[in-house]
Amino acid sequence: MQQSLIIIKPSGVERGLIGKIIDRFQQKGLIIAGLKMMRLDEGLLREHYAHLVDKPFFPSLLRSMMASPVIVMCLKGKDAIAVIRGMVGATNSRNAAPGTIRGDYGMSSQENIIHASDSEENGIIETNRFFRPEEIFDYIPGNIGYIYSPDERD
Ligand code: IDP
Ligand code: MG
Repeated sequence: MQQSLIIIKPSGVERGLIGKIIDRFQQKGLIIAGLKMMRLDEGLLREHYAHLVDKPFFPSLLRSMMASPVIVMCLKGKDAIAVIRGMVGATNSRNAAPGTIRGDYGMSSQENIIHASDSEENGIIETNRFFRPEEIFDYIPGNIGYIYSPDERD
């Protein structure tokens, strides 16, 4: 199974969407392996958004991500990276398809509700960046046999 690091950003927290977003992932059949609230600081964000530090919007993005506490989650599932990116939608919420989280809840590129890892490798790197090892739980939910066939559970 793959793992993905999710952040419900201040735009999602402040707009009261925490429960709705978690519910979508649970209903889909993704396994919640870690979940907590935290405040992000500049050092962590400079690592997390290293690919964007030279962009003109980076100072604004930093302020936006530190505006309130966030929810971070580690979700696990087969092909979880692609499945979750599909559920999240395009970066600019105005271009995100209806039915996606950004498409249903957002109107902005910066204030786009949620982050999700974009590759299998980043799913691992980002989970380790935001969680201590003892905060990630390796368990098999009782309903696993109704989410996957036996040959899909790798
Ligand atoms: P992603 O979140 O869809 O993976 P990235 O390109 O990795 O998109 O950008 C990270 C975050 O930076 C976005 O989710 C968004 O909050 C912000 N961002 C990206 N492009 C822009 C922009 O053009 N203007 C303002 N904010 C942006
Ligand atoms: Mg990204």
